[in-house]
Amino acid sequence: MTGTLKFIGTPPKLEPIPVNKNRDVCGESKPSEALVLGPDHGVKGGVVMLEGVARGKKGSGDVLLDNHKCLFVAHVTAVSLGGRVHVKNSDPVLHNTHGFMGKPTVFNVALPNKDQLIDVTRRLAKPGVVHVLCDAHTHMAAWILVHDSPYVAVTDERGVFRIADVPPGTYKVTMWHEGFRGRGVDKDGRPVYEEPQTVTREVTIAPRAVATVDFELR
Ligand SMILES: [Cu+2]
Repeated sequence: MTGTLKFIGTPPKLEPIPVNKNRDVCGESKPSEALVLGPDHGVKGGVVMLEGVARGKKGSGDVLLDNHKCLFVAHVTAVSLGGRVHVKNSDPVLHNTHGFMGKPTVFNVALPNKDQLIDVTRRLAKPGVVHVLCDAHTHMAAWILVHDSPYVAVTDERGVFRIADVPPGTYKVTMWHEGFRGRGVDKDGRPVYEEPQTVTREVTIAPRAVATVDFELR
């Protein structure tokens, strides 16, 4: 299954986010990554998930969430249950990587040293959306989507996704995007955006065929 996520309409201009500490290393501000568009308004960082696929291929690969130049790389990742997730610090400053599923904390790891690597796989034992913040830097945010099957993909810089080896059948397919309309800042000065957006469609995949599903974000 393949397809695209396109932005429709006039995209908002997102303000850069001020850096609150370690400006000598991190710089004065960082661009917002809440909405990242390619040349044809393809949207990077949307997550496409096939619902209710109980069997089929094995894991979707592992995730390395890197604290790199004071940004989370990648800003949006997806993993299937049981896939390994590591958090890394590539910077010479302390980052504290803190994952939330709704309000509850699912992991909280201090990374004072450059090239530190911590395995958080066992903290991600149920599917859901993990919002990742850095307790040290209010400009840093990322998302990890933990899906209940390997049939999940993140759109690339052109807004394209591909989910390989889907067994024939009719499925619900959901596109998730973090949400991009600014809602001010919280008490710590972190930018707040609207709630994530989701769109669910139905797709039928015939034997030996590739289905195309296109999504729009507006
Ligand atoms: Cu940080």
